[in-house]
Amino acid sequence: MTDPLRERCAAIVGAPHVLSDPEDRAGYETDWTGRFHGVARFVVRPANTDEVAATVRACTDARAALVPQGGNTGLVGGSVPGHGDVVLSVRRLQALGPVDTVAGEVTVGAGVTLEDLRNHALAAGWDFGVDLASRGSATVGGMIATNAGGIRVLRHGPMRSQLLGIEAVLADARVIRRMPGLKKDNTGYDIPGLLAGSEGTLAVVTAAHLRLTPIKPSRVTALLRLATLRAALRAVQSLRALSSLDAVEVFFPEGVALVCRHAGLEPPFATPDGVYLLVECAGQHDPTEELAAALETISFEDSAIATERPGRERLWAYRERHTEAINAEGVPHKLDVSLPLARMEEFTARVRPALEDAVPGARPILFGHLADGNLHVNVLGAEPDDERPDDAVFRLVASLGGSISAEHGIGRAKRRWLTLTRSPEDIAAMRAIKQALDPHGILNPGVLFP
Ligand code: 2HG
Ligand code: ZN
Repeated sequence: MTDPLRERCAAIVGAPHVLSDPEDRAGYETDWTGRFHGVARFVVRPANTDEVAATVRACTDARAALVPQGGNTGLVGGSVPGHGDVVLSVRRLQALGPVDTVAGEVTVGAGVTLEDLRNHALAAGWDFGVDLASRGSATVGGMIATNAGGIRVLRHGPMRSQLLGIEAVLADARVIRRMPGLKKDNTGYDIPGLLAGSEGTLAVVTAAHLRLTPIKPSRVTALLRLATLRAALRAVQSLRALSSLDAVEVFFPEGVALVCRHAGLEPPFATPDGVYLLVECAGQHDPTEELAAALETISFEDSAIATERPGRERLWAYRERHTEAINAEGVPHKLDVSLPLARMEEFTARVRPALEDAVPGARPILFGHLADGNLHVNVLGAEPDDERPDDAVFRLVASLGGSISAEHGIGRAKRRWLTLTRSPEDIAAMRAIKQALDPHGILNPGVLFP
């Protein structure tokens, strides 16, 4: 059967870039966790901003729901279609502008992957402040839409902090271009900041003007095993004084066991007990001595230190391979939460019994970005559509003054619980913005709002 909207989109982007066959669509219809699926009406892959705008215009005219998608590495079902939504993939928006080496800035297309952005910056003597494990697939557009965080937030902030300008297509197909390339620009509402974290509900991000950071050529990585989370939190307090501190990640023995089994790695230490902290310092000059001095003030059970890349990568693997090791065991519930550091110990003590009460036999695996108060509570052993583990964890988080999403967004996964940590006034203000910018509710209608 012909679909007039599909025909119109094919006229805009060229027929080969409209995917209708189930096998061509499949990679766009399921999120990385495997927990969220949809069925797209079709997938459209525009090559430039004009084609994005014309595609958005076509969907708005047809009142067809449109789901913007980048690398589809999200973990909350925010980039998969509902039944019959059009998926607009930005992956062909691959432009890499010249690096402004004096200012440390660059403009890139929304479909550029984090890895390609970093390589582009490094080749010009600069680096990018956000880094995360899915760097090979995650795109700039998706990272902006989710305000992605990752492993260097404590030093550089999340994606929103890197944004100096944005280009985006609104629901009525008008193009916003706020690309002033100015570090100081107080002229009203901060549109790039608003679109960061808007999860594709307000506009389709097509390009961004990004702040770069100086390359830090010297790095040292330490993996510590500490007796308790309290000891780990005390360590964070001491480490924060280091000007070269770049990352402080946390994980636990059950995660290490899983990673070792899945990736065929030797355990890092003979005793698999307590809490693991992965600490990285980086700077223009070798930060090893600075880190070593700080470690003398910290009480830990075991340690391993590496300064060369292979050794550092070996230590990082215990942390970064958690996600894939967990997925290899089954479809997890991914509960990315943040807590005041003062409540972190109480949370980790209470979350396991709370989950056991909710779903007997559920297997929690915790890891995350300790200095940011951000834990990834992954739960195995519950059916994908069983919401009891999510409910138990989010209620506990809310009761401790935390947030039900630290860095992954709300997506489809967490809509139901948004009211736990955002007030009715907050949600009404967000709805008013949505209504003003997307009055027909075309853009990613299935996500964010309860
Ligand atoms: C990470 O920190 C990502 O590695 C993914 O945010 C977390 O898999 C997860 O739950
Ligand atoms: Zn994370």
